[in-house]
Parts: sequence; C-alpha cells; structure tokens
Amino acid sequence: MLEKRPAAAPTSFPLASTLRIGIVHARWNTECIDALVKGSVDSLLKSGVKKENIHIESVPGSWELPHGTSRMIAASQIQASSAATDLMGATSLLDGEDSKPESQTSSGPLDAIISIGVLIKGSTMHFEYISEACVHGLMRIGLDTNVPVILGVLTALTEEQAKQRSGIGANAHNHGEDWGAAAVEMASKTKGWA
Ligand code: DLZ
Repeated sequence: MLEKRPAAAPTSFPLASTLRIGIVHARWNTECIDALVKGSVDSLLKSGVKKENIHIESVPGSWELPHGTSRMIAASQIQASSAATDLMGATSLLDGEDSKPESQTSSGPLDAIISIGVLIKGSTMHFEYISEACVHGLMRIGLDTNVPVILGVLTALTEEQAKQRSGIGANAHNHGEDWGAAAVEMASKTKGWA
C-alpha cells in the first residue's frame, strides 16, 4: 500500500535553532486540537527549534484561522523590536501553561506558522463552507506574505477519523508531527532562498 505520509526531508536544517515558528489553533474539538498542537511542538523541538521561539495563540474556530494567522504574522513583523508574546492576547498550550511571562518567548518576525483546526462533518453544510474558505484563506496568506503557512486543518468525516489523525487510539498517527517538520523545512528553505 502507498505510504500516505511525506518521505523524510533529505537533510537536517542547521538554521532550526534560529527559527521563530507560530502556531495558531482553533478551540473546537479540543481533545484532537490539544494532541495536534503537542505533536507539532514536540516535532519542532526535536528538529532543533528553541522553545522560546515557539509562539502559540488560539482562535474560536477554524473559520477564524485565516484571520488569526494573518494577524499573528503581521503582529510579529510590527512588534519585531518589542516583546511579542501573546500576539493576540490568547493563552498558551506550551507545557499546559495558561499564560506565559513575556520573558519566556522571543520577539521578531515569524519564519513559518502552523494553522491548526479540526473540522468534523455534521448534518448541515457548515463543514463544506468552513473547510473550503479556511484552506483557500490560508493558502492566500502564505502566498501574499511569503511566510510559509502550514495547513494543519483536519477535515474529517467522523470523530473517529479525526482522532486517528490526531494520534489518539491504536495505530493512530499524529499529523501534528508532520506539520512541525514541514514548518522547519519550509522556514529554513525560505530563509535560504531569500
Ligand atoms: C460552527 C462550527 C461548526 C458547526 N463546526 C466546527 C468544527 O467542526 N470545527 C471548527 O473548528 N469550528 C467549527 N465551527 C465554528 C466556526 O469555525 C466558527 O468559529 C463560528 O462559525 C464563528 O465564526
């Protein structure tokens, strides 16, 4: 059977310790969201990103992800010279903290951002409208800003599918791990291409 995950990146990324990565996540379906955020963070740390260079914010739902992503990128660029902790005044999931003092995170423009949401199909058209608008919005932000936006949006037909892709349950795989690796690769390459 074909492997449904990307082949491993061919090289390591020496710039990883200098990268500043944002994570913005929706708050619907929190069991999956928490697992995916943790998977992303663990993967970033494993790749060499420093904990203080990972910024985490939240928005209500996946519909708000494009706006949150856009604002977080803009705020990091505007506030590059001042402390940019809590760019949108939200809370952190790093180490389960409710909030973090400014001194624990660095400031400066983000090199990549992971936008995480979990959409589960219901009995109305909400799923179709939100997922389509969300992914198109995220793609546009990445192209318009030249900051790589990693698509961390699960569009699952059932709760079980969402859990499987969040690493919850037997033989499940946490896609957050792939998103962390993609963020480091794209941020490193974008810096290298600059
Ligand atoms: C309204 C809604 C529904 C029905 N389902 C989800 C979902 O499965 N996942 C998700 O992230 N958000 C959902 N939302 C909330 C919308 O994304 C949005 O937050 C609200 O419509 C307010 O704009």
